[in-house]
Amino acid sequence: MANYAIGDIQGCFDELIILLDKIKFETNKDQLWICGDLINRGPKSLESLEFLYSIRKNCYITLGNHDLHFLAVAEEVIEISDSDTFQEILKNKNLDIYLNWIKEMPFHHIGKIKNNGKTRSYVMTHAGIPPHWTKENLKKYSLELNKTLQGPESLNLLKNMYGNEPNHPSRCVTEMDRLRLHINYLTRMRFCSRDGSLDLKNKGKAFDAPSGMKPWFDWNLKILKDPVHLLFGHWAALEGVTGKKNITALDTGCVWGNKLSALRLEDNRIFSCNKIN
Ligand SMILES: [Mn+2]
Repeated sequence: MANYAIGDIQGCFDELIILLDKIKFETNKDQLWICGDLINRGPKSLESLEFLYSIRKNCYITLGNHDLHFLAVAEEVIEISDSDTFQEILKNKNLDIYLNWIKEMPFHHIGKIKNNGKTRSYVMTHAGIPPHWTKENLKKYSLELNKTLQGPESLNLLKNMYGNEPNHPSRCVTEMDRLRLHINYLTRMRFCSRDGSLDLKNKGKAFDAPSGMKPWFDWNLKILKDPVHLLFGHWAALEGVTGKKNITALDTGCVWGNKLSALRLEDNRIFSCNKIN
């Protein structure tokens, strides 16, 4: 039995299958931790989603910004854009099944793994965890987003989640402002300031931080008060490098021509498959 953490798949179905073949993935013993952005931008979004649904019992999946955007388009609260590549899912007979499945996905996953003989706690989100959030904050806010996504305010949330402002809790006026900021923290964050103010425009490399900003994982994170290992994706420009032993960037940019990677949590071994189409 092994646990593998996998970064942004984004419709790179062929590479996913090759990667699972490389790790000799078996549904009767292995578990995948997938950090979100299952679909979009890549060539085979429908195949990726169909396959992941078929092995859903073997997957912990956290929601990514592309998965949320897909929900918004499918629920017709926003127009599809030219760069979106999930048209086939929208026409699929199982669309409702997939929509309900995606809406049930959490914004974070926490689990314990025996790594090199020691039991360690792992926390996975799509983009990261802001410096000022404790583990309790994460659990509370993540659950609140899920409940909203599954409740009567679902369409309202999907419609109002777009936008870079407000970028800090002190600038939130409405309830929806706060929920948008939390979605931005968990699914879009890269650079932020010490107090958790977001800069969502900059998508560059970690050393290209705007003034007063750092990659979120370079701050003194409250969630690291207790020993945990953080897993996240979303930031392909990092090329898997954070410079921290206990924080792993899983997105190695397959959809951008690089590779899809899996980290075996039991022994930190990395498996990869280069982009093929
Ligand atoms: Mn993303």
